[in-house]
Amino acid sequence: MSNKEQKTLRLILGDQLNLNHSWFREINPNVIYVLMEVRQETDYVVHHIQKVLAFFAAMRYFAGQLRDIGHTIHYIKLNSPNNLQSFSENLTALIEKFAIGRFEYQLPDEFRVDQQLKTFCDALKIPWAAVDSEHFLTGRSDLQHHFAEKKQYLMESFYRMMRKRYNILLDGEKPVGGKWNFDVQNRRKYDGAVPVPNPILFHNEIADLKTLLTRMKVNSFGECSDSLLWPINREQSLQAMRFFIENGLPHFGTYQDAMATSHWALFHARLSFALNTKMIHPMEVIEAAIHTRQENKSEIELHQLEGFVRQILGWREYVRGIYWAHMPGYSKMNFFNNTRPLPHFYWDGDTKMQCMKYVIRQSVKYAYAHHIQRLMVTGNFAQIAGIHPDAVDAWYLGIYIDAIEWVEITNTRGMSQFADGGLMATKPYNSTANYIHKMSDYCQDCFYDRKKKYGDRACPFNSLYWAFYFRHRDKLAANPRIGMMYRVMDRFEKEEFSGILKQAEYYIEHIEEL
Ligand code: FAD
Ligand code: DLZ
Ligand code: SF4
Repeated sequence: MSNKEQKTLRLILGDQLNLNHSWFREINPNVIYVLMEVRQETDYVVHHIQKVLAFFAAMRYFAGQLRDIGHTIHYIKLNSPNNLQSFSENLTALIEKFAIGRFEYQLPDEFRVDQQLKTFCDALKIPWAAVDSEHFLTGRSDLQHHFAEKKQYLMESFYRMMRKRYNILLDGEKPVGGKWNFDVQNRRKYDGAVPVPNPILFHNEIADLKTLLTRMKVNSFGECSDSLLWPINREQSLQAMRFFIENGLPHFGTYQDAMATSHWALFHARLSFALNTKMIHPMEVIEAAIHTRQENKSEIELHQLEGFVRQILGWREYVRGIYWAHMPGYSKMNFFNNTRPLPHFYWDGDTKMQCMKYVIRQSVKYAYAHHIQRLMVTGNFAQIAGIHPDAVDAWYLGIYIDAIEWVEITNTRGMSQFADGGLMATKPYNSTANYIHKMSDYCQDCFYDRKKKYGDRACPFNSLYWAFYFRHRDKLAANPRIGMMYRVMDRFEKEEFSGILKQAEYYIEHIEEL
């Protein structure tokens, strides 16, 4: 066969739905694009049903769009007769079937898949290439170079570098408004003063896909109607982005740490699925937000905008850099040597702790919780209760619509569990009921008493918090950001402190009944 006739096979993964990728600029009948629904991806963790449906629906839509433009698409459905249910095995079969002369893929975001495709390519007898996914604002190793030999990777330093690199919210060399960070203005409880927009919900028909998952016995959990509310294509993603900029952004910063029983999404963007599947680009979101403020300065204050830009330009790229700098070792880190299994109520919210019940039930219903709910409620509890980080990771990786390992594991194991010993966070993120009460209305109708540390109906967060610091004194006391807390601990009356420790012990023994 001459070179001219040789066909190229290009793999598109489920989180590589980037219509603007340079691959798609030219239509070439000798290039076959393949997307595949495979058991290796539905089964590597137990996913929320909405997550599997959203990925499949978005992949199918994307394949249809490429086909309409004129590209040659080979789509393998989960129940296709020739589906071998693994990326490598399906690729091997396709290379043979279509007499492929060259194979190409976009660099995956997950270490697991990256290794798999490298191994696959090493054994290939035809030429191959791995190309950039053209989505992120940093290369895989940029963060590692930025921090060089440093022991701790401070997000703030990385974020300032990114602001300068992309000339975002700068006035010459200086930050617009004179400050890099407006966090102090961004910590309000939601008091009902500003109306919260009704979240934009899409109505994507997924009844057939649901039937497919049932027929194929894909193990999943969570609720789902026949209509999926998450965006499954670029148009819907852009619609969601515009909706957020108009309705959420004006109050985003102020209430970004707030939690409220009346509003599951508050002023958050709910753009993480659209971003992580690459249906929209992080820079187009940042630019759209900045542009809207420029046009309408009075409505969107600088601190609202900066708070949002920081999430995407800062946090998102930062956690990805940590991931590539520290995988695969990161997935084994367990600084506190935790061993306990995850309590059953993480799967159904069947607990008397109102905050946990609310956040978990919301997650089961929508496959979504916003950042502070993930960090300071479910993550907080897991950390102070000493749950094994593997179990915590598996839960976060399964339950959220946006959960892909590069962004899930860094946030979970690093930020929320401190299992990396402080590489990301300068101190463990945890709290007593005080913080939860300060930032939410969860404690109001709770079975437990937020003010009590021990005794009848004492809030479990209080005793578990102090028992956590007591247990890990050798690991934490030298941390300058925690030292103060140990001085407070040492001022407790002996009897009171022993009551707290006994309470914590009791709660741990009866964790499933909390
Ligand atoms: P908004 O609050 O509106 O923020 C806007 C965007 O900023 C998000 O869409 C997201 O792309 C980005 N962003 C914000 N915070 C972070 C962060 N800490 N890390 C990376 N990007 C961020 N995010 C995921 O995308 N996937 C995950 O699996 C995931 N797991 C998490 C687990 C834990 C324990 C914690 C504490 C956080 C996790 N996050 C994860 C980060 C964050 O909670 C979500 O990105 C956010 O809640 C998504 O909702 P949103 O689009 O409404 O975000
Ligand atoms: C999350 C997910 C699921 C559930 N299923 C598939 C799939 O069947 N095929 C696929 O290509 N991608 C899927 N994904 C997303 C992948 O897990 C993701 O693309 C890889 O982990 C690389 O980050
Ligand atoms: Fe949560 Fe404790 Fe408040 Fe109840 S009292 S909602 S358990 S923090």
